[in-house]
Amino acid sequence: MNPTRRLAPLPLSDVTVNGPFWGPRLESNRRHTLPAISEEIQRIGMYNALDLDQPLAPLPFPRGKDGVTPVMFWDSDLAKWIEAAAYSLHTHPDADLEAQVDALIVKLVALQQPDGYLNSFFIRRDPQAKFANERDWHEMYCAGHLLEAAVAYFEATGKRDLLNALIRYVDLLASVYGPGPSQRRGYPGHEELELAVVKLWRATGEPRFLAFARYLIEERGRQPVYFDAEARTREADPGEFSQRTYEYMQAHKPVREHEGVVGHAVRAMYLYAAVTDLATETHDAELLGVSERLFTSLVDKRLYLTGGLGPSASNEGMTRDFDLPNLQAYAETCASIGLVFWAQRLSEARPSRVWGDAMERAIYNNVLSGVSLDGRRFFYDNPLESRGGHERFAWHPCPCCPPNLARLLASLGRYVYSASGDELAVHLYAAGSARVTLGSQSVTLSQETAYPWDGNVTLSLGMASEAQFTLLLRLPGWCRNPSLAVNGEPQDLQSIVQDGYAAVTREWREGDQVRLNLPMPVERVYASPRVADDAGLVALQRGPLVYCLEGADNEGELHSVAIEESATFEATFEPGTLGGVCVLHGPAWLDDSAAWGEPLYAFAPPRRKQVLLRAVPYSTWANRGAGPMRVWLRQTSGEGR
Ligand code: FUB
Ligand code: ZN
Repeated sequence: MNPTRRLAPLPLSDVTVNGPFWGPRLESNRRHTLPAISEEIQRIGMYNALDLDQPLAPLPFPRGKDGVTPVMFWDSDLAKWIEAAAYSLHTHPDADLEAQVDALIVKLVALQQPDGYLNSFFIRRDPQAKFANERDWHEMYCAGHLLEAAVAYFEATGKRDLLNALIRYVDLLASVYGPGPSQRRGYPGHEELELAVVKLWRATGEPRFLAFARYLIEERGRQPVYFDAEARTREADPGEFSQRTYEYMQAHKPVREHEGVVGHAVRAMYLYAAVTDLATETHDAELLGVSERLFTSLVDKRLYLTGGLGPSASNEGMTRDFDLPNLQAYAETCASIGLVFWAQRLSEARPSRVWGDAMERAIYNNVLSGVSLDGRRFFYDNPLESRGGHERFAWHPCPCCPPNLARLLASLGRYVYSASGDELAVHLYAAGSARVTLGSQSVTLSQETAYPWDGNVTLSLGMASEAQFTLLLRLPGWCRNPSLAVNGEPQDLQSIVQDGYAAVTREWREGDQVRLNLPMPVERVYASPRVADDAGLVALQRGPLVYCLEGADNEGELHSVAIEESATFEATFEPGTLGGVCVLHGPAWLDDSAAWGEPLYAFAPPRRKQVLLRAVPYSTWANRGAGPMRVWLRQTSGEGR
């Protein structure tokens, strides 16, 4: 059967997400992260850079490898902030915030060239270099982010100025780049425009935008690779590309021939999110199969336990299967956010636990690690081990992650639910509610839960009269014994679960209740023996949360700790710790360095002493200052090893 987009997210104004876990985090995103980013982007000069009334300041970051400076993608960071603001306006109308966005839009629109071109760097700093280097200079990447912002702002406010400007810009890009005899066969070096153009197609229904998305995706990686010709046109040697391989931007082969996720991690995630969109919009089963296969191979061989990906700093991306170093893990926040985008699209095409579990893993661990609990400081890379030198920054010369986090969190409701004519899917469990039309009936679903601190979820339905529809409920893969009851009647999961989702179809009535019980004992997790960096080690997980040890809570050096194979770990909710988290406690053995004395080497192993461990959710690490941290721990069969 040809794929369609089976489910679609609900309008943000119809979803609330709150409760003890998400309430404070989403409020912090709105009240602290959004203003903090706004201050920083003004301080660094992003506003001035696009304001024709302001003199242009000298380049604050010089051009480096391949002539790139982060200033080239300032438009994208600004755009992600606008997009985050737009999502926030759906749920929390705010006249000041809206006025701030409107003022920015006036400047952006004033900057636009008569032919539709819109990029502050090339208009103001380097007009001769327009369309000269799509491989490195992020022109279409910036266009994509501006476009996502324009669609989001239009959907939030009905205001079309930015959308109209971006439509003109996309039309210009689609006239320059395309399959026609007088066109250049180019596409973005950093993917992003593809998924944005699909959003434009969905917002406008204009087939030319879908055709452009299809062109951008299908052209990528065709021989001869466009970037070679493009380099020669600017009289450069294509062989001098600093990354050396077009795997870096997934342009080594046409997308349909990709065998695994390679190269720069964020680029790959944005590409495959768009590929999934294209597959569903064009009912292309082969292309959807490519996306599913690539996702599965990523999850099976290249994904950190925390939902991070891309271990290497040198290409900000992928290396080899099972190469998952902990201390050096790059695991960029944006890459996990991109994984969430991809997983969401697959979940809409064909709900399956494979995508839903990865989405949840990424959100609750690597993504949330990217922002401090107060919403004001950020991680770019998210290692699974630190010797104490890792602290969140207030700002970064390459500030891609903070506004990416802000837009994901401001639109979290889109990832929790999605629906079609007679199906409502719950992909993530989070207190709050959703309003949706199923059949012709307006239905309210409210979720009561303390998830992820506890696995009891009560879903209550409200509607004026009876209606038949299906509730699709994801049963997380981390849960060994889920159970489900409808109005107190236990359901036989075997008969209703498909691909990890329980499908409950019935004639629903006002007041009907579904109780989902997802027991979440503390689990020990082991990595495949193929992962050299985790050999002999164990990690602790409870529900979707991966745990870590921090120096702040534990005696001795963390590499000297070994947990007992048979020990039981208790989970206790501590309202005063890290804003209120479940802390894990359990016995362990610590190599006693005091008893060892001075020698560097000896003929007997160190003595051990018993200690009590405290582990906290990985996402909350480094909120008490810099200090050592470890996710993967040694394990012992007892004092005698
Ligand atoms: O190049 C633009 C963004 O900055 C990328 O997505 C990130 O990896 C960072 O390099
Ligand atoms: Zn980033």
